[in-house]
Amino acid sequence: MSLSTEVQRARRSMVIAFAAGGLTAFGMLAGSALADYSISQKGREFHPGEITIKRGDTIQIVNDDADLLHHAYIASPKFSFDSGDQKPGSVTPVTFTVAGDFDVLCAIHPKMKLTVHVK
Ligand SMILES: [Cu+2]
Repeated sequence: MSLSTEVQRARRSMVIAFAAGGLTAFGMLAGSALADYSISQKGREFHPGEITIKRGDTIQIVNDDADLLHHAYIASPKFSFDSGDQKPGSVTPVTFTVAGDFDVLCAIHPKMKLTVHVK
């Protein structure tokens, strides 16, 4: 095998490695781009506490409280949602497919409230 073949082979495997790395980065970007808005639950409060979005938009609810469970839900005749228990660090996406005003509440902390206006 000639030296130039060796070099070409090494180059080719580097290109493949770069391409794979690029795809992984793209996949992560695509994953985070699925949500149009991000809502924090830090300090047992939704931040922001009110948001206006378009129908079809996705918000992600992030439990960034270090050691608390949250449990977001919507109980509306038009649209319902239940996150189940949200562990610290978890991210829960919700896509609003229906126009209207919705209260997102927390089953664990009754004072937590997020109002979502869907146009
Ligand atoms: Cu909570």
